[in-house]
Amino acid sequence: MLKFPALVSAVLIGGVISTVAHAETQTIDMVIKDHKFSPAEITIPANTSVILQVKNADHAVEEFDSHDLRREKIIAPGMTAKIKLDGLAPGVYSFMGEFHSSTAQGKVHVK
Ligand SMILES: [Cu+2]
Repeated sequence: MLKFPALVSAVLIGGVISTVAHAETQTIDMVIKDHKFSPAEITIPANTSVILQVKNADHAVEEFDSHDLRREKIIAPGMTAKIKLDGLAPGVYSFMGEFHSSTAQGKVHVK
């Protein structure tokens, strides 16, 4: 008699878990202005999918570049790039604007 309620519970819990996993995919907006990232530092949860949406508001081309994140993306003036960050382990990951690296610096904190 206990088998059927147990199965129903398992299905319900499975539904809740998949809903939560979907809700955790978030988009974070970032702007490049005056050769600086804003915000320059973000914090995201470990082991989740996050889309970093980076708009280049400068008149110069920039390259989002991160050896830590293994991402490189050229962003033309006025354009927005989507950079997907997937399942990162806790830590601090640096990124920079390859063409203006003296000012364009940032960090992704993963907790
Ligand atoms: Cu590089």
